[in-house]
Amino acid sequence: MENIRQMLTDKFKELFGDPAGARLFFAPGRVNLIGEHTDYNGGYVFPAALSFGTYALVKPRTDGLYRFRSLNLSKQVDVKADEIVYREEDNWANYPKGVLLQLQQYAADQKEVFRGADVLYYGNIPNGAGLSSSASIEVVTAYALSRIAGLTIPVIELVKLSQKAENEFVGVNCGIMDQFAVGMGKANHAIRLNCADLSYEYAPLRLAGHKLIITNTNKRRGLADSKYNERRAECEKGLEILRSVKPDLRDLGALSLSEWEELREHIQDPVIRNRVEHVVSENDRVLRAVHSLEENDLEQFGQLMIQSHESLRDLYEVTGKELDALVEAALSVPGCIGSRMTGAGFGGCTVSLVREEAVNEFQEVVAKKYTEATGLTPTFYVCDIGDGVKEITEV
Ligand code: NG1
Ligand code: MG
Repeated sequence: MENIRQMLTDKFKELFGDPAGARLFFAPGRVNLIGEHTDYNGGYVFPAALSFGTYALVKPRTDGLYRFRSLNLSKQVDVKADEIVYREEDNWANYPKGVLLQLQQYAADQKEVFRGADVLYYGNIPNGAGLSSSASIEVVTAYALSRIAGLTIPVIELVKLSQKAENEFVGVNCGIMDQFAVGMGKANHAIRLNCADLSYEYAPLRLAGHKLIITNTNKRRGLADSKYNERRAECEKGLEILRSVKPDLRDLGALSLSEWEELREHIQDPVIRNRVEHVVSENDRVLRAVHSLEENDLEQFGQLMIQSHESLRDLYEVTGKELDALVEAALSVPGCIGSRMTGAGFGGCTVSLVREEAVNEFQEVVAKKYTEATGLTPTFYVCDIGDGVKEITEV
């Protein structure tokens, strides 16, 4: 930590001059334990905040100029508060730009508080790996820029406007899960979130003798964003068909398994039927998984993770050969009791539940088998579950 503050301060000095008066903020990445592609269907998710994420060292200016720099990403962008437009070539800086625009719309009657800032980021979340590097940068920006402008906008509102920035400015039609977990996370807890109304509960992660291990396929997602929007459209199609028989149906996430059993015959297209089947069954698995954690039944939790992956592979078709090979290798280790893809899929990471004494063996065996199957080398992160967005004030 001290190291990161030092690194940021040194670079800040070089890029912007005197760092005196700059404040340090942090937002984590997130891992979703179960409940995939349910958020935008008004269903349940069960994510947790990671201990790594995005740091932002921020110093206020008075001339309305926002300067965005990163220690680990090369694009540098300067923008006036009242001249924000999306530009492809601005790359990652479109996230903070979009958030700044949303903040100003949110606080439209206080335009004068947006007086500019020098912002230097450092992130240690692998990009495009399904660990929410984008939500992390959005939420840290929303928090930091609101706080230095003297606005005490509640975190939940920052979460919503960050999602809006990603939807409307960047153009990824994502659900609310990532920004919510990154904003509202709590150390050693996962969040059972109902995406329909944003009601939530913290669930203590009592993993008695087990570790959560994230493994990166190191296959970048590539076309993920367009496929993501395609899946959303398929779900909307399914919803539309079901509404012709059940007009008051709010969301796919509102369907119970038994209701679905009675309605499924109405969807003729097998692809659309499979997509809906995934959403409804995944939603049910989230609630069962939360329950098994409460009962300290980790074996059951692990089984549900495995079923979740199978459903994402066979019904929702978002896994691909790398994620499947990784899960297969993980489950070949006797000490691994559950494993699944996490995030949007198509590449990125898996999350596995592994007995503590098997953590080393897990990494050796999985690396070997995964490389044999794909030619790629995986990266492992034994996770700690940390807090949501915050200002780091200790010296
Ligand atoms: P990732 O791929 O982890 O960013 C995406 C969406 C989530 C959710 C999951 C699938 C973004 C920013 N987030 O997560 O809202 O829909 O896929 O469960 O695209
Ligand atoms: Mg993302």
